[in-house]
Amino acid sequence: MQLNRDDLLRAYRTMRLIRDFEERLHVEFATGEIPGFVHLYAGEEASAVGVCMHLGERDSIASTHRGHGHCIAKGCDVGGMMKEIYGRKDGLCAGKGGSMHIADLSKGMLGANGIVGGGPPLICGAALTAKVMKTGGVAVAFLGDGASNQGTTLESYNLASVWKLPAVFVVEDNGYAESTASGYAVAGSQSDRARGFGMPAQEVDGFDFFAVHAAAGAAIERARAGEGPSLIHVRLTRYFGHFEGDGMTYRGPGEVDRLRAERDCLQRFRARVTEAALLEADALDAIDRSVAEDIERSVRDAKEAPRPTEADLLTDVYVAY
Ligand SMILES: Cc1ncc(C[n+]2csc(CCOP(=O)(O)OP(=O)(O)O)c2C)c(N)n1
Ligand SMILES: [Mg+2]
Repeated sequence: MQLNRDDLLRAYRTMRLIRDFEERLHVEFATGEIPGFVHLYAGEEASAVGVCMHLGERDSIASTHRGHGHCIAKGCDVGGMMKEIYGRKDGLCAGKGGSMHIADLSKGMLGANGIVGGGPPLICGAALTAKVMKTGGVAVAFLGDGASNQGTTLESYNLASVWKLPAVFVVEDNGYAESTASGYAVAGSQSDRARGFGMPAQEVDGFDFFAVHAAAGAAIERARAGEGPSLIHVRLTRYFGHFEGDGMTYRGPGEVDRLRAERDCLQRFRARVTEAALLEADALDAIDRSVAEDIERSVRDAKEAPRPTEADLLTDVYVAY
């Protein structure tokens, strides 16, 4: 897929939206007003956006506990997400899910997930539905390096391959599962694991939006053409702790600062498109300002929004089909 000017602006805006959403949550969480756990995606934006730029309404994604970026990239309403994270009644899931369980089925966003390795089986179901119903849809699971060691993930690779499903597994390898380094805990290679199940795999630099976008385009096109599943191993980093409140004592001195300064996906995107005269710095600055206003508004609205009441306790407990 060739990226035109509008696509590039959209890609930058979405990555900027995710970054500002997460940076602001980092500040707001420290005030104690946000209930529950929050895992931030800042640093990993090029992955969610590079993949989801290829997806439309008939396509589904399954996310992780670090799910805000995937939600935004798949088109979830940012105001509704902020309210959800604040536990408010008109949040995306009526304030009952919070950060780790945001879902919007109308957008094909099957949910963030507190179960590590919970997403891959879900997308086998979504991909099987797309295949049987002949919708042309593709299902994508985002999963972490830690989740890549779960039995559910390996069973899903097998099932997707055996059933030749229109599925893509995106392993977001940020180098750590909580505080355990993937260099210590992951045997072999992510790509070889996929090949062991008869799936093609590609490793990409997750700091480079264009690299992710190209790899995801090929994998999604392959799935859409009925040629079966594949895997993308995206190497990237997270800027904040595993969860908000994590002291990150397991990371090397200056590790995050160095990555932020030298490899940041937004800075790289900006440098690439301005040097190639594809976009002007002014246009990107205007996006920065407009996103800052959107985030400001979403936080203000979330803080002012009503909380669920006692009468809401027993609604949405079961789904009626
Ligand atoms: C089945 C299951 N086991 C353990 C946990 C606890 N846990 C939450 S996040 C996490 C690490 C996940 O690491 P990774 O998949 O690399 O994702 P990342 O946090 O790096 O994005 C663990 C072990 C869980 N939530 N679910
Ligand atoms: Mg990880």
